[in-house]
Amino acid sequence: MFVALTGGTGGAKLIQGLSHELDPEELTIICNTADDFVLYGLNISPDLDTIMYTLAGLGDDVKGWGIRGDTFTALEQLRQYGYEAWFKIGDRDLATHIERTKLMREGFTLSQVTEELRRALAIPATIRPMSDQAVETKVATSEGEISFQEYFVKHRWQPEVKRVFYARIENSKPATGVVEALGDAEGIILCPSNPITSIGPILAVPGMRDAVKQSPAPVVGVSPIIGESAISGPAHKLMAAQGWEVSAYGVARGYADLLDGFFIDTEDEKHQGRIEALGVKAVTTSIRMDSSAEKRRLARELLAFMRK
Ligand code: FO1
Repeated sequence: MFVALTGGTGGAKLIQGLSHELDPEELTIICNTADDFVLYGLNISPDLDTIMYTLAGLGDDVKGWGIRGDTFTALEQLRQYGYEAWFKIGDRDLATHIERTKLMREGFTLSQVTEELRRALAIPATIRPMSDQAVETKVATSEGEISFQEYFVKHRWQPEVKRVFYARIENSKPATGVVEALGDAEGIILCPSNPITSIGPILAVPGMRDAVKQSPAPVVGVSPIIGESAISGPAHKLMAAQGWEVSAYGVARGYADLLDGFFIDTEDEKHQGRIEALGVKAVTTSIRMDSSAEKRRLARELLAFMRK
């Protein structure tokens, strides 16, 4: 069994490739939930949903989130009632949030709810939230502290970031089955997701980083950075705010205690020696995943590395 740690959009591309190159029953996904938030009284888990829709074949590959072909009639109605409507919840997507919220109010854990949704969508892979306790990524900006979704979607990652932190992380623990999956894995993949706001919170759940470190499985990562910017999203801005070098090397250094191998783009060949000096094998290849063929090819290369 292979275990992938991921956020939403960037990681979902690789997850799609892996799900085609593996028997999906052999794939366990541990997903960031520190982007989760409550809107209109509904529990929203953007990264879990992106991964779920991707694996169910429902995902919108162009936007990188939501359901392909969804409509926004309910949101327009909410706008008419005077609500803010900066977070674009589609009509079909809304049903997921209603179901999740109902089950959580009945006392089910996020793991149990995710399992229910997975089953209803007939997804053969295992999807687990990083934790069943609520953790919230906060972005401290020059205008005060805001949630990650406010920073990312409402303010389109424009405010100047002073620092990022994960509220209530100390009260969280890995969700059911997560530590066991890491211990039993044949290989562990750190997807090309934002290292500060996607992979960062997963590894910061108490006990998680040690579970990855102690697993006998090879651990391989893929850079979300090419040159000095993220393939998508604000990873470069958040890395700089946290004092990380903004480069593929900077990401490798952040994970160096865990990694056996790190995949970087051929454009970043100059970092290969520096990464290898960290004790991590650096593999240069094309890491852009703009087509289904590219997602599958990168997934194949990662699997071959881990099976060596
Ligand atoms: N991302 C956006 O940039 N704009 C949106 O309006 C938006 C809506 C949205 C609705 C449901 C959902 O599951 C995700 C959504 N996302 C949206 C994506 C998401 O918030 C981010 O990509 C992740 O949180 C970053 O990993």
